[in-house]
Amino acid sequence: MRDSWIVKDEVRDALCEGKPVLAFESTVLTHGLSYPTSRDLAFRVEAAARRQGCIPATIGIIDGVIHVGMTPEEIDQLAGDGRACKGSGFDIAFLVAAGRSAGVTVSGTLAIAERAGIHVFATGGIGGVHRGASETFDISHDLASIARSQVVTVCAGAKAILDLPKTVEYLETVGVCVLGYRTDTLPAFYTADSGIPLTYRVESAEEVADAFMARRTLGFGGGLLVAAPIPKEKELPPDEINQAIEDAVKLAGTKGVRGKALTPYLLAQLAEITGGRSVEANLALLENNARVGAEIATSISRKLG
Ligand code: PSU
Ligand code: MN
Repeated sequence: MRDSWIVKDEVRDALCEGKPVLAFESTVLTHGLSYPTSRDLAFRVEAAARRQGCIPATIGIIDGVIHVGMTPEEIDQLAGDGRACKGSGFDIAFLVAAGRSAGVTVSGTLAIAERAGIHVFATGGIGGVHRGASETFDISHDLASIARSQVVTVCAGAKAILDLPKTVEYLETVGVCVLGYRTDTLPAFYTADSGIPLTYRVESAEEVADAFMARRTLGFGGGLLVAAPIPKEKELPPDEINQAIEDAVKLAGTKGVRGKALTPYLLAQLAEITGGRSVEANLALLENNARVGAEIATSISRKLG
């Protein structure tokens, strides 16, 4: 069998030397945003990590090879590959064996990052419990993966395309400790405040790193999810975005879109309804999460040092 892993040199060096590394997913590139906006967003998010002294590792699968860290050319290739699959944690072995290319989801990225020895992962919005899940059973594998993983996930909450109260309940069911990053409520991606209270709030990256270290030292399980709100000045007007979400969800129902296709469909609809503004907000919150994630990774690397 051909080599199924490539760890980019600078990522391998950083991991060997105990320097901070921050993982990024790639389904947002292949299925979340359109090309070339997706590629440019990946470059800007990687740059945000570098500005904090952290090595970025965008993770994806190209022709059956798992890439931990990608060159700009590889990011361009994957983001522009209209035939790329959407690879969740449970799909990776098949995608490698079949020689396929895939953007990896939150669950896929966590599975790969953990094996590579990366401690922190930043994304935009996690998957969750879809509206109508009591009928459809559509609950993203992301939630179980976050619960199982030793990697800290940083997100801007989840989009209100999901049932957010049920998502919070389900995070508890599977075993995820959710930390509001300078917030008392779950952020809702485009908006800073969903109104859903969180149990814990932290003010600094160091508090997250302390929780990571305690879990590691004491040998406890349980996922760590950091929820950092979009910067207030970049927030979209709640009424407007919520109406757009209602319309998108209704349309998906009428068209019978389900399964792996549902999240990408809703994201595409939202981009269309809101025009360029949703993409701008997406970029702003991802850069913010990259910054927060890089600070957490830096703090963890110091404590492990
Ligand atoms: N939510 C977003 N943007 C995204 C995704 C979710 O706001 O790009 C992507 C992420 O990669 C996430 C995946 O892991 O969709 C979840 O898909 P599903 O609901 O099919 O598990
Ligand atoms: Mn699903």
